[in-house]
Amino acid sequence: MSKTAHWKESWYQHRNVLISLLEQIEDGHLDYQPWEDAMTLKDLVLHVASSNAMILEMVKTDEMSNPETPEVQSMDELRQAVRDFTDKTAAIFDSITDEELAQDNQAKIPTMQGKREVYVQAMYDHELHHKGQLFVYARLVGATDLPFFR
Ligand code: NI
Repeated sequence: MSKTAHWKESWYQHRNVLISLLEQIEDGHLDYQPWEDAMTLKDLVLHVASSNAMILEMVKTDEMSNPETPEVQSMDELRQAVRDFTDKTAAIFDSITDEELAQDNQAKIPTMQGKREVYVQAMYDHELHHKGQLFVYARLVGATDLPFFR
């Protein structure tokens, strides 16, 4: 298995957990925030789903952009948005070669400097970072039947 395929598989496991977690959250909590100024549940989900596609694109571009996110009015729409971003992210993975991962990147952020593979590590870490937060959000809005972490 190529390195890229291995990363994709491993990321997919976590993304599928996120999708399962969202199945456990009922409508009525899209704007939930555990404290004032916190990201709302909806914004946190859209943030992780959209920015991971964006971070992965940095393997090709080195550019960090502000990803566009759709308006969602229900949990079903939120789940659909996550599925769409998941497909988009998977397609980007399929376009990345192991040769690209081994090249030096041009990252401006010091902690992202190194090989292009660092971007993949960063998107993976970002997924886990926010997925953990969403487990807490899910409990706080009443979900009790949570999936395994991986
Ligand atoms: Ni983030």
